Amino acid sequence: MAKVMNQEEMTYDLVVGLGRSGVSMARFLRSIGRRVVATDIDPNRTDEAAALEALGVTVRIGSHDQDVFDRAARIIPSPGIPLTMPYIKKAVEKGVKIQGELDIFAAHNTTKVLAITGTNGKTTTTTLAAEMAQASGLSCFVCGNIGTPLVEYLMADQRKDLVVAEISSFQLDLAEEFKPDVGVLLNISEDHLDRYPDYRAYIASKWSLFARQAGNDTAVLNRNLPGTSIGKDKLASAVLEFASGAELTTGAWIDGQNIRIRTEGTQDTIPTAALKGLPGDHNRENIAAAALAVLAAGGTMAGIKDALASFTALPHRTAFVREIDGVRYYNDSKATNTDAVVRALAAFEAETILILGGREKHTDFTQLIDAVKPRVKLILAIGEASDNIIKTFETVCHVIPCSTMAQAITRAQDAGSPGDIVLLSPACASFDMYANYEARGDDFTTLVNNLGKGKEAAHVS
Ligand code: UMA
Repeated sequence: MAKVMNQEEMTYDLVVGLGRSGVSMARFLRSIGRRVVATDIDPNRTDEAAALEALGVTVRIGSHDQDVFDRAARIIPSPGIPLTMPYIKKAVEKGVKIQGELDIFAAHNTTKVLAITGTNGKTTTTTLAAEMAQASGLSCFVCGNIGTPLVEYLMADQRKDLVVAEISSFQLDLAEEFKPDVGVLLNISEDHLDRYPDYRAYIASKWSLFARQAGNDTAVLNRNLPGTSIGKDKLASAVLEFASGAELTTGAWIDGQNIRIRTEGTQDTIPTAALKGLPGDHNRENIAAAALAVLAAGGTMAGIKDALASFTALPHRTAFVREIDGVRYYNDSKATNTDAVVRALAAFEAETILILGGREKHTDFTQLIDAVKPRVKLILAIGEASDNIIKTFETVCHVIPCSTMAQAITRAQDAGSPGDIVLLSPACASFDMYANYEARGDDFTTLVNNLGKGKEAAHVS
């Protein structure tokens, strides 16, 4: 990178982070003729750097330079970069504009948007909504926190009927223009308290999805949201609610194994007892939310039911791995907060051996005690959170610290009796032991699949 920048170079956009989001953003900004500088603290981002340099992006990896931040016309941080990052804070103090992916997308997008946020179930609901819309005859582009950055749509060859986007609070934090035609807020529970000053700030971030909606837009809301009284009455959009345990005059509600839908023009029931891969009331809520959103976006009940009938479970979300000696093993590695663990535990009636732990996000494990008490017979504590887990649960159930996943699985197998389940549902991030939650879930799955091979072989022969 040139040390002295001339006047022209001072007009560049600075993309911070060269993960999935940053690489797509740098490519998009180049595609519309912007001058782009990109920086990543990780010196190993060499492939990304080379690909972007070939497009004319100036790239700096291995360190950040305050001067590069201060001279930018606009900074576009990747969602994982905290806005308290000192380089960004100092540049903003000097008057540099900061903008997020959602607003850059909104400025160039003309397609109808169905956006889904919430603490848990976002990816499942986004996938469900897209499949329901597609089965209703609407072509969809699926993007956002689920993996494909939104700006990829702006570079795609074909326009679609609907953009279906999973949106995180990190993405929402920088939104001042983004407005979904249909927005969904699935649920809110404590998470990411390492990034937000307090829980209220996280709640406010989630509600901001609807801040710019107008009367012809739709907000699909869980009736049991914290902050509902603050949020719901202030919305300009049409509200459709879904709920567990209460019949609603309009919206969708869970009635045992059925989901009842009652909206203007639609009165129908979705039976869920025979559905594969969507266990528990939390998944019935996800289905209800997706169905209401898709109806609001122009989908049909026939399409919604067709999509559900062929839906297969997403990996790492209460995913059945295997049964051995009457014990069923489930991978719920995506459960990175306590609420997700409560939901997973509630989806099963069996005695449970729970693998819990990893890197804490200021996690309050006491929130798990009521769910653990009735059905968890043993907790296997892994990772940095082990000490805290032992302290919290030693008077609740038996707890054993394990230094590796392999050790936890051996202990689980020793303790398991026919009818039990072994559930990896960690309530923590994975980064103390793994690259991400997928790697953690894959490790669990491989280890479980390798269990007891000798016994099975003996049984077969
Ligand atoms: N980096 C720096 N400087 C720093 C810190 C980080 O340069 O000070 C760099 C890292 O070296 C790395 C890059 O920033 O190369 C990572 O950026 P990122 O964390 O934003 O990750 P991306 O790969 O761009 O993925 C992001 C989302 N990540 C986060 O929000 C943390 C992905 O969501 C999303 O799929 C992707 O954009 C595409 O939109 C993941 C996620 O964990 C699944 N989301 C959170 C969640 O679901 O709980 C919100």
